[in-house]
Amino acid sequence: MKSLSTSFKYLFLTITLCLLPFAFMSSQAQSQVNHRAEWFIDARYGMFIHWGVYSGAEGVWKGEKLRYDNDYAEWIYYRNRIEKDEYLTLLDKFDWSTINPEEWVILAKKAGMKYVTLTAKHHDGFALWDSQVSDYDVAEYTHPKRDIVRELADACKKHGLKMGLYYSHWVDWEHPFGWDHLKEIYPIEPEQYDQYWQEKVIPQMQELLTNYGDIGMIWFDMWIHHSRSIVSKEQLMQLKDLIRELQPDCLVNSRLGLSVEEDPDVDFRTLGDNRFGSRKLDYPWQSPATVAHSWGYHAFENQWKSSTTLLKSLINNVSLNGNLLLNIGPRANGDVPFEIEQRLLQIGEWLKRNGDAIYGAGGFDLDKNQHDWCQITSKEEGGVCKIYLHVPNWPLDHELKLTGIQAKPSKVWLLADSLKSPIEFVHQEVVTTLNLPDQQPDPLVSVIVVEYSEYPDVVNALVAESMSDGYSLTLNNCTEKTGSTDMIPAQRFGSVPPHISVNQKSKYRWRVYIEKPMVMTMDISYSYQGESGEGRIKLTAHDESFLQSLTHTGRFVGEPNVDWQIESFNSHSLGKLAIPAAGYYNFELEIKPPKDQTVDFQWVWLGRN
Ligand code: FHN
Repeated sequence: MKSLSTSFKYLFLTITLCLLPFAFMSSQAQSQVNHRAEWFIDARYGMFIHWGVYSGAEGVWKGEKLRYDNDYAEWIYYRNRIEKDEYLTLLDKFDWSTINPEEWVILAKKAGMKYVTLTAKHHDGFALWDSQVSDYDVAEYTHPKRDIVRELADACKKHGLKMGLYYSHWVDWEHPFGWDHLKEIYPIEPEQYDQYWQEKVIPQMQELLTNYGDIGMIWFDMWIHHSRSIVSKEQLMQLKDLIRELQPDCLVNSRLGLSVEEDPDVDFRTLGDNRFGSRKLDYPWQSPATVAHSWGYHAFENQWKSSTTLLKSLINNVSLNGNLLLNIGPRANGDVPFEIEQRLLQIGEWLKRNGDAIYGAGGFDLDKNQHDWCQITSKEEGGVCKIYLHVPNWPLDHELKLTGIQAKPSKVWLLADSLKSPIEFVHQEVVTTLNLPDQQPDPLVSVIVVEYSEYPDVVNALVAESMSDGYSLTLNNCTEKTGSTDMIPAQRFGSVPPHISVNQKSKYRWRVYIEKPMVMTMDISYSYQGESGEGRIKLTAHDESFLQSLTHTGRFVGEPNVDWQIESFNSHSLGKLAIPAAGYYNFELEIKPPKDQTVDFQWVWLGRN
């Protein structure tokens, strides 16, 4: 150990969380943002960098590929049971003459990212800065000495990006009393763990927080709650208080080991690895994600996601008030793998054309799954509200229907069109029909701006028209339900679709706005294994009822020869309904299964004729 400063005096600051409404360029939905995190929700998109000693192994040790199928290459030390001294021989592979963190920052900038977060110390315990606390650092093994954190900090400052630092506080495979999972078999005492904490974690954090200028965030990585770990809440509070004392503006993520709900002073929630948002949250949150699978460089990586897939993840998160932290795993010579660089640059070009729909934007008040053809982001500027329709799949008939907004847009245009040539539209009650240009303007995702003179009221709980020319009435978009109401998620790799098991008389109700007179076909999808002719289904709409008894749907083979037999969901025609005039229509479905029998109900489909 180098000189250890043990006499830190911690000021315990009580930080009162300012639940300031984010007053400018904000989405209406995101209200619980503290003042520290304002830049963060504005930025929306950042770069994660996993780079360290493990990058020299590239997922292979002594000819053997990383053990364990989760294939996180940065875990090779632990997974392949490498000796501590031998592990550092990987540093022989590093070409220090070509390693230049500024290039990563330049890439982040070109990619349209607004912040970078580097693994200053990952689980292997090796510090990427010149640490006075431990010899287990990059300065000790480079001649002349390198300090990657300093080089990155300088580059971030030069190029105007915020710098975040990942610090593995819970797990540390280097310190004899740091946590590794082996200690579940060979336990240590809490006092020993505290020794690691006080002599490595706290002083190293103090170094990072005092020697490198402004730190945008410290990204901790305890992916379980502290109550299930050796780390005590007091230790976590000590760490957080140190951050608040030394860098009051620095953000702290929930993988500190404390949830945002438990401690609102935690600035943002971190979702699981490669987990993207599924619902809107009022406080800041972020998905950490990879371009393929591993975080550290892995020579056998083969799960590359396309640029469009990655971009859709970013859009999805922003539409739910979240951020995306997308990872690069550079090689031991500093190079960023081609597949990563190419995708990042492609998304960066898209952001040059469409960044308005991401930066400073957030979700909109319509339900996430209201439309099956787009995700929606929004922002308010100077009283004007813009909603951005992100359309990956250009409609062949060049027509889009936006459902649920009563106000008439003041203007509609393509975001990528610098001339803002107006797109024609017709607005009727709660449906705006856009007449789009023939050609899809963007090969990845095209963005249409719909502008309103003020924030428009929305009518939720209306079924919007689907891409397949009709209305899909499901448990997700019904306005009322009684009886059996629990949704059963998809099973057997989706071959059993999401449904509701109806075992009592149940009713479901939907509301649809139909724009003109027409004759609609009505179908219902269900699985029923009882006798045909028993039980009853009744769909009532516009004072007409369509009644039929249940039909046995039989079984179905998912894949041959693997005993994959499931109950079949079949579509049954319920008849045709004449819609006499434009207006709101209620559809009410009543299902009455025979005694002691179940009907698995999936959807009702209203087809436009
Ligand atoms: O174990 C780490 C892993 O190596 C990687 O750093 C990710 C990034 O989110 N975090 C942990 C697992 O969740």
